[in-house]
Amino acid sequence: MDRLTIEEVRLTPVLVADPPLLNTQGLHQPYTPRLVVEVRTAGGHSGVGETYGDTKYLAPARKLAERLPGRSVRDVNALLAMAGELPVSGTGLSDSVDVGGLRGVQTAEKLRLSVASAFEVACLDALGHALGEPVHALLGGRVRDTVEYAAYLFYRHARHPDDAGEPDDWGDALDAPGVVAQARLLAERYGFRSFKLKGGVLPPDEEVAAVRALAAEFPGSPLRLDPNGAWTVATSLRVADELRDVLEYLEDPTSGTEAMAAVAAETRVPLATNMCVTTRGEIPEAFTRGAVQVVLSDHHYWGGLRRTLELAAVCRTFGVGLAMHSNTHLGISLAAMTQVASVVPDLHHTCDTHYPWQSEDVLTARVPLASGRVRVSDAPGLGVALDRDALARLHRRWREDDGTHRDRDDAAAMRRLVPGWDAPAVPRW
Ligand code: GKR
Ligand code: MG
Repeated sequence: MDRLTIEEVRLTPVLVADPPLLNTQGLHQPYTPRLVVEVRTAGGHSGVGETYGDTKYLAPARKLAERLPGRSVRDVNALLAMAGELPVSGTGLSDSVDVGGLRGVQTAEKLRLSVASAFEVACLDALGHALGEPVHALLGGRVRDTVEYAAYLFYRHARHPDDAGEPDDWGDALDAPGVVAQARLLAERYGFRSFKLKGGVLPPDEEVAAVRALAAEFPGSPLRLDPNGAWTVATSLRVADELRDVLEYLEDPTSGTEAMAAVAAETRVPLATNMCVTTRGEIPEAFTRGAVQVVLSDHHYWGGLRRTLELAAVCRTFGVGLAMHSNTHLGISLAAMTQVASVVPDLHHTCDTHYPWQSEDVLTARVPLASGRVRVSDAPGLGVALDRDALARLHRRWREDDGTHRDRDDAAAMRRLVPGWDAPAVPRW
């Protein structure tokens, strides 16, 4: 048996502490699900990957895990082909398109790709360990030695309702001064130099005031506002006009390619998206109509690191910019994001990351973020090591959970604050 042959695949669903961050749908729950994937080869080389951990990802992940032993970690093309056949019955998804959420369409294909991405990253990590090469070398070699990230600002409460979850020391941020204080703290602790505010929470004028306050506090810093599609075309245009001198881009101001195209036609502020272009099928219409100027890629739902490079090539062809979307994630994904970002020649903007909001990790050392940057590791694989005790602890939390946190549900968390809350229909304003 070849030393690169996969002998064992381990799946560990975990629940990770998450602060009470607000978005247009509601509030983050005290814990969020992630799935950690490990592969081990006959030669004793291990690799790790991470993806969404909600229930619907687990059954297809188990199926894929069953099929991998006996195959080589170098066979990532075959892995993606296998993933394409994964059954997703019981997930409520068919092969048709269902719109909604904070991350665009939910399709069976996107779910399969999100599952496959963690296995792809784990295989590349293991291959890197076997060859003594960093993942970026397997992707063609890095073109930068650090990757810059943006501070991800959220309106938030100081504590979860009923003091649930793990406390932190960030305090609340429920108005413009609160947002500025949070930005100062993030800049102090991590050295961020660009800022993204998660919007769609307060009426647009209040969010405009918060961005203005950020511009006054950090003159010349790149600023972004992302209401996750909560606004009408008219509101999007008004906000774009009011903030045109300070915005680097406006992210998903409105929902759907049609509405984004209508906004893009009337403003010079670039529009970015992680909602209307999240699958290949959405690219032709969005690009040819000029609906988006920046795609925020996400290696999880685009199907891994190599598929992210394919996306980068398509964006380059159409003159569309590329940066990176984030969702609550651990250090494994931050390391993977950094490796892939390091090889994209034309990465146009700083990348998003939720990492500062995660006080817990499953690594022996947190991925260092300083001067707003993560140094690209040249160590074999992703350059990270699992802390087995931490992984076991977060898995135990998942096992002992009564089901409340196994599926992310921001509206359910919000109902604890606002009885009867339902994720508002878009456009909301
Ligand atoms: O963490 O609340 C959140 C974000 O709203 C996240 O779910 C989005 O997917 O960060 C994302 C975005 O840029 O839209
Ligand atoms: Mg977004």
